[in-house]
Amino acid sequence: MRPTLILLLTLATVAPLRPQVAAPASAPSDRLQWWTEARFGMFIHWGIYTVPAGEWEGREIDGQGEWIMKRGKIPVREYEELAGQFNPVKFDAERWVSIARNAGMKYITITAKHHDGFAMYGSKASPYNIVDATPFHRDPMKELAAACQRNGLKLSFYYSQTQDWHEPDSVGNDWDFPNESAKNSERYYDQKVIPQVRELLSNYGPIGLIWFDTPGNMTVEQSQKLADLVHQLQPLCLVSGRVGHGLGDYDSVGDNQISVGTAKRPWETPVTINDTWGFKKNDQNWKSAQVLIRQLATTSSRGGNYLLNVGPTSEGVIPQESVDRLADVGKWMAANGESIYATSANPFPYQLPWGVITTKPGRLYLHVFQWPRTGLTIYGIHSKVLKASLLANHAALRFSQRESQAGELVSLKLSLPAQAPDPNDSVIALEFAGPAEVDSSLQQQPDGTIALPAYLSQLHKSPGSTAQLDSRGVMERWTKAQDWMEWNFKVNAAGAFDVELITSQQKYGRGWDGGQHVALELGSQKVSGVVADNGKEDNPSNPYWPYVISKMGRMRVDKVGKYSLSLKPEDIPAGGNYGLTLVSVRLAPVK
Ligand code: JFZ
Repeated sequence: MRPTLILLLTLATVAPLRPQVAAPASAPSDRLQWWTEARFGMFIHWGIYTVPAGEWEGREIDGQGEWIMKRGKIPVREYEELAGQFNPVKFDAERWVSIARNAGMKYITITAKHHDGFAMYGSKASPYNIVDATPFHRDPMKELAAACQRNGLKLSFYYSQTQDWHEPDSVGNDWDFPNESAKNSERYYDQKVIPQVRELLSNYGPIGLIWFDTPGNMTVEQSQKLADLVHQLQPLCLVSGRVGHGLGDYDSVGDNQISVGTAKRPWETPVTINDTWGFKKNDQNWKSAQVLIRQLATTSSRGGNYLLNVGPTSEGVIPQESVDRLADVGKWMAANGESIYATSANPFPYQLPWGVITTKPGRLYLHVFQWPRTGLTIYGIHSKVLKASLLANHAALRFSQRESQAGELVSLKLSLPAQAPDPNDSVIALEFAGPAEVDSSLQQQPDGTIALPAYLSQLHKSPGSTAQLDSRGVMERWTKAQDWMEWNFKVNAAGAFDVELITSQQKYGRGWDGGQHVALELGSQKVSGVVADNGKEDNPSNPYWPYVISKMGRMRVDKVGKYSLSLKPEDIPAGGNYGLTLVSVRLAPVK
């Protein structure tokens, strides 16, 4: 038996015996341990909005399924009637939990109450709940809590604390309750939010986390009170970043985004398999299992958690398209889970051209998305490799390491089979005697490309600058021509390079500003040009944000060594909506 397997079995037998100590104070690191080791969870959006499933009065309503009440401005009295039609007789908690477990997921976060205000559990604090207001009369959260216990998964609750379109004192419903000045948010918090959060943390056993959302206009005091309440009732329960005012235990990045660069805090990205969270019968835009597997690996390689959503129907069935994809992810996880669970981020500050890296003490896991036909060379690993193998079948791989003139290991070459063993993500495990030491400076890659990402630049901001990195690592709101960027990097092979600027469109390609004049300088060489659409490129791990390539000209580097390159706008036209949305500068070797 492999040592990791023995360790897992030991943990599995020991964990339930450990008493649940209700120590009054618990450090955030105690709460975070299971969660950062888990890396992969299931999000479930389920509510009475699955009855209309995206259509109201014969019309398709734009946007996400769970937003139909707001998008359709459906009056509370009409929307309430959906409860009487909600009867998910096919709901089977054990089946849902086994779908998650077989996918390799370690926790489930389910909507206990979404923005529509309907409680999906038996609530004494409001009769507007699944037990009292639907013909179903069962409490699915009780059944899920039991099934999670049986299967060793943590149960967590999503709770919409700010928006509640059912309540006159909450925010968001401006069609039934347009009089903002008549709203008393404290009354809503005291009469609904606090009692319901109390119920969720008192009646369902140990809860992994509460996923608060869209903090909106909450005051610091309101956010603090909620976070404190959770920790007081269950000291080991995490509070999501969307409780507001930075008071959560971790950060949730924007939906369907995958952070890059160094995250300051543990983080999670919520992701949809199609385009909606709550079930919509006409949404058939399913991501492939390959995209999901690569997103999971990429999120892990950046030290984050991947929370993948399913939207069960009003009958209580997880769509077959989701089940099929999760089964494929599960097959990959069964063979490669060691490279995901309890791993840490890529030790290199940049992503490699062929894929991503995760790590554990004494191990590097190379997730190869683009399988090279002639072996794989990696620069910058300074530690001696003891063994290299394919993680899925333990087949050993031949390798050699090259030293610099100064006697430092600088390059690793792996011999690989001609065919990718796994078309989605073939994982190569490298073993070391201790932590793997790597060169953290930017350098030209073995394929000759020099990639200079925005998140590794020094940004020189001018007074009043609004430029900042978003959670994808893209520079956004760069609207001042006085801001400029600079990179230091190492060139390993001299030659001529095509200089390209990679900028990002907004989600689904909606919105992008070109027309900026920019200059790039490298020593005495300068190229300049206009940001224009010379072609698109897909980011395979983030298919919603297409990249736009601008060709800027050519540069030569005659000697290997250290260089610095600057990017200075000469003009950014006024009136743009997005500014210069820089992803990276790429120097591509001229063939
Ligand atoms: C919120 C909800 O409104 C939505 O219905 C769903 O539950 C989702 C998981 O969370 O939507 C958001 C919240 C935050 C961002 C985007 C969508 N964000 O920060 O980019």
